[in-house]
Amino acid sequence: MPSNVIQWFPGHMAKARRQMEENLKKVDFIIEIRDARMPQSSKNPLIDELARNKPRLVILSKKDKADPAMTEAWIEKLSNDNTRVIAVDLIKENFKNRIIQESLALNQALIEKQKKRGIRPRALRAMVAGIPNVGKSTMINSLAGRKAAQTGDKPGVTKSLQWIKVGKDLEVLDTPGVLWPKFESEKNGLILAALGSIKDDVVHMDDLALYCCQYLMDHKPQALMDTYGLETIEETPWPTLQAIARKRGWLQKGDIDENRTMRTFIQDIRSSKLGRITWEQPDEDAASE
Ligand SMILES: Nc1nc2c(ncn2[C@@H]2O[C@H](COP(=O)(O)OP(=O)(O)OP(=O)(O)O)[C@@H](O)[C@H]2O)c(=O)[nH]1
Ligand SMILES: [Mg+2]
Repeated sequence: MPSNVIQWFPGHMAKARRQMEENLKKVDFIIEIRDARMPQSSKNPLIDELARNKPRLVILSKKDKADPAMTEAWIEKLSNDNTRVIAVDLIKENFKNRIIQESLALNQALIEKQKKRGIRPRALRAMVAGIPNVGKSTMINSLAGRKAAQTGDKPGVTKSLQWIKVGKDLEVLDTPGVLWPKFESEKNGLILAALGSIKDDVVHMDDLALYCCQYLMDHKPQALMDTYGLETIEETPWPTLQAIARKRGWLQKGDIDENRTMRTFIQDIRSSKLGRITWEQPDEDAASE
């Protein structure tokens, strides 16, 4: 969707917040989806604020597009006593049982408490939350085994709560909490836009292309060289992009076509033409947590 994401903010934020607060009262824990390519930028600040004491299962979605070693490092970094983290390809993987197992492990204390009181543990209840386009509906539909979650959420349409049974041990709220990403630094905004999570016209293609090119020069120079047949990497991003444009023939009357170069480079990034890349390093982001 991201086309109507911008209009959402901040008008519908208060509503989304109230709705989330209401839903949180009804669940034991929260399933927070983040994009494995940008686990920091795709996090949602409201979840931290509102769900402080709830156990959390973090799903790093689109694992098929992220760097596997980096995904491992992110899992390590984000996991703690109250938070379990798994990475999933929501489209190709059969993840239902993994989610059930993780949910049981995460809520062990609650289950034990019920047992001690002589209550037969009831199904655990969770809500799914995350920023737009991260894979919430894909996950809910797959857990439900049918089209349960609506695609193209319409904020403001209040419906009665529906629970989706996921085996005998888990129930998931059928409407996901769609919330705005953390947007506090320029870098976060650039990464979200480069990966298509916020509308293109709030940022300049040039900024996106230059930022991404610099990141690749720093962290994945070989991917740049292999993808575009470069023999060397230049000192700064613009000459590197110019070299790519010459190799690819992104030219106009013999000169480099700047617009086309920026646009096509970003398209290549979105379509994972440069391979599996994670755009944030867990260690470098430690300070901004
Ligand atoms: N490659 C890949 N694509 C995925 C994965 N999960 C979701 N997608 C794709 O990402 C896009 C967004 O997925 P949705 O499930 O609609 O995301 P959402 O969070 O419900 O989005 P909103 O309803 O806009 O908030 C779709 O094109 C999905 O096919 C994944 O694990 N891997
Ligand atoms: Mg959706």
